[in-house]
Amino acid sequence: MSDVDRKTFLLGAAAAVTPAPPAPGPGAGLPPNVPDWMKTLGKGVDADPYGAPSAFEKDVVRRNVDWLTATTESSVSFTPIQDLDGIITPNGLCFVRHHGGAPTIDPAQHRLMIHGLVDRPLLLTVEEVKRFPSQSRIHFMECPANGGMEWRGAQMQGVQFTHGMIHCCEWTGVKLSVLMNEVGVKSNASWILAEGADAAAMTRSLPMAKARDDVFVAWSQNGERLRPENGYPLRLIVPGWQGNVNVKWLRRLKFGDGPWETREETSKYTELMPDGKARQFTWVNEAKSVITKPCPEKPIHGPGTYEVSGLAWSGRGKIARVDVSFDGGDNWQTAALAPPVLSKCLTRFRIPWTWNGRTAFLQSRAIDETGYVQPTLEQLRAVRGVNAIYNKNAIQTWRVNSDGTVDNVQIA
Ligand SMILES: Nc1nc2c(c(=O)[nH]1)N[C@H]1C(S)=C(S)[C@@H](COP(=O)(O)O)O[C@H]1N2
Ligand SMILES: [Mo]
Repeated sequence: MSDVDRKTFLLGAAAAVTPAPPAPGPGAGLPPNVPDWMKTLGKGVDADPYGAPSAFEKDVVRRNVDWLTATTESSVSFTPIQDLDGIITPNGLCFVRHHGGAPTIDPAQHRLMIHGLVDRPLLLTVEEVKRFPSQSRIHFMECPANGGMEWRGAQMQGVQFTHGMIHCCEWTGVKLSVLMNEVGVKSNASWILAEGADAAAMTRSLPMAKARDDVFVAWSQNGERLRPENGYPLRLIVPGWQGNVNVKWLRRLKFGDGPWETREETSKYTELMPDGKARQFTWVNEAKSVITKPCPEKPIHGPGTYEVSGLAWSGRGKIARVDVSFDGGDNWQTAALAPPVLSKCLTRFRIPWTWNGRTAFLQSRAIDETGYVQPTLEQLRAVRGVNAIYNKNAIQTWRVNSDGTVDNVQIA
């Protein structure tokens, strides 16, 4: 725009709206006036070699919960899903879960060993792993402990803490089936052990059928190399299966003829059932959803029409439908699913809602392509009891109070 044009535009605009407030003072730079940042040059292109969010977004960060954090090296941080749109989690906001802290790994010093029941054991450098044919897939990853603090009642005041142990990234890597062909897996091999190069040397057993199907070894996350805290330089991606089996800092894959019964599949990541027995190897994240707008962190302001929006996912495939209730589950309406709707991926749903200013109970219910329906808390407790920690995928209720604030509540 030339100076003459700008002047004409500004004068024209000024004529059309109320006269400008006298400068300086609040609103002095609002249209049709000129804000200060238009009066000087901005930062140069070399100011931020690696960009960061606006300083005004400084509260959009991962957060921990004090009472869950005995030591930060063996704990979890939560994704601020209340502040995110669409389905992709930016790398710096992905929740992180460590059993022994995030190691600092020099990729030149890292190797992936593939051995056990194979014809040709391999010791690969990271560069060698990256030479194989690659694929990119968008998948959610959820720690099965997500929501595990609320089996007996609501206690976390915020969707970041009730549902934030989840992220969704585009991962790039090589399919395990490609690596399996390379090493020549013996016919009696039926399980794989994956080991991480962290201080916890975290290990998990995986059945071969899943490994052949869609498991891959990733080196990229949303286009750039994996973040150190998410597994740099290599991690296993096990689509739709609980976060724990997605071994970070992957250093070893061993083929065997049975599960290894490691710590993370015996003393942890098993589920105590009401009869006192424990369920093992549950693996799949079953269909789940949550409204992220509004939520305790995002109250609403006065009666009127709002967009209600949230996330749905299933470890069994695509989301087929999401229903939303504004009256605690008595009546349901089907929300719009925003494309892309991908398998084992977060799906964004949206539905308009006209609020009359009275107390309302908002819920969402996901149905996946297998026909599985997200259970109510009552239905889930009837099967699983309240001793469990993992895989709490029940319908979430937000109470919108008459002042527009939102509380985490449970409807019996
Ligand atoms: N080597 C290793 N892999 C690991 C872990 C770990 O502590 N060490 N944590 C697991 C758990 S419990 C989860 S939920 C996911 C979390 O992945 P993220 O930190 O990228 O969110 O990584 C899994 N992979
Ligand atoms: Mo986890």
